[in-house]
Amino acid sequence: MSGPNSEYDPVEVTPLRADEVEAMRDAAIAAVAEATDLESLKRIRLEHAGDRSPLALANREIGALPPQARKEAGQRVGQARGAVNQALARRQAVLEVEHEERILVEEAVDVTLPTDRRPRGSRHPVTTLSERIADIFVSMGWEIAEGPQAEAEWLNFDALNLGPDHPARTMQDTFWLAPSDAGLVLRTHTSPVQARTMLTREPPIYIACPGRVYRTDEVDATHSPVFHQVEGLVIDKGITMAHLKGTLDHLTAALFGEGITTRFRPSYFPFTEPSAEMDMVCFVCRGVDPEACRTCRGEGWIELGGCGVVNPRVLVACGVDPDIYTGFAFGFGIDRILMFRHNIEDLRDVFEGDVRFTSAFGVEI
Ligand code: FA5
Repeated sequence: MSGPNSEYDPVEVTPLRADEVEAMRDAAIAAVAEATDLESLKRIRLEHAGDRSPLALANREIGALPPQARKEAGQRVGQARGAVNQALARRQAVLEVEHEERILVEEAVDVTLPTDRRPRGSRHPVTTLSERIADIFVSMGWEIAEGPQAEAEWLNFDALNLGPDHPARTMQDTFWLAPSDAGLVLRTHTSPVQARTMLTREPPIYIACPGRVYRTDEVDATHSPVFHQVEGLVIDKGITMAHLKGTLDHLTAALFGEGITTRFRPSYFPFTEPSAEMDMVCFVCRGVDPEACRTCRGEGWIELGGCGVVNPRVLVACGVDPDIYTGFAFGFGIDRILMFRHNIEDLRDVFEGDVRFTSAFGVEI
């Protein structure tokens, strides 16, 4: 028979001796204090607080002790492990802050440094073409005039010999601005700038007015409800249709190259008399074998817009004496000119705002 179990003394189980537990705790806390970054702290955590750390192994020994010894040993190991965990948490917090600060310094981006990686934008070709057209007139000594896009009905129509009952008033489908009795429209053409100029200035007048205009036209390959026109107006003594023809010949040569023939076709506009549609010979096929030409589509000619000698009724309405002065005017679609110059088949491409379209034109200054 074996004798009675002797009293268990935890001092006899080496890993549970107070000095051993303290040594493990102190070694762990010292290692934690040594950790220089989060990576090394992770390693130290595994070594001193992980499942196979000395304190975890000591903890496992507790279960093997007789019940009366477990409490004290358990407290001792538990306190040591708690102290190590606290040291780990404190060091972790400090190292995380250091880490954040280091990242802010190391990964700082100097947003003021110059870079060539940003894709360059480009100006819209309608804008650059409008400016180019304006330059052509400025080089002839003309001035550039502007008017509002929300225009008085009277200036858009009545002053231009388009009275309320004039059948041609419906030629241009109009956006009327509310309230309905305000007498305001989105200008349907740039011609009201003519009237504004004559009403505010004495002749001689030589002006070009590029600008945006609006009509309730359905969108299709050649029409848009918002488009651009350039208006020209000359009022001076002795101005004739010949001056108009010479001016437009110069404009087409400057835009499309020398040797472009132009022609007038009889037309009707209430504000000019006589009136004409101005065509220029197709600058691609030059009228030779037009059947195969994609630009003029077999016509041999390209229509640029309307023109004529300013109707004396318009001169009178705008305070200019028709016995002293005569003048000519014209109005061309800038978007259509752009289409011809660059073989753009669909006007919608011009207005859809796709940068792949505008960037093809590059930056024109
Ligand atoms: C006029 O607007 C007259 N004010 C032009 C004028 C001025 C004649 C001075 C005589 C004297 P018309 O409605 O034809 O005319 O328009 C002129 C040009 O604008 C057309 O030739 C065409 O190039 C362009 N245009 C007209 N409607 C549209 C549209 N919906 N989308 C794009 N371009 C258009």
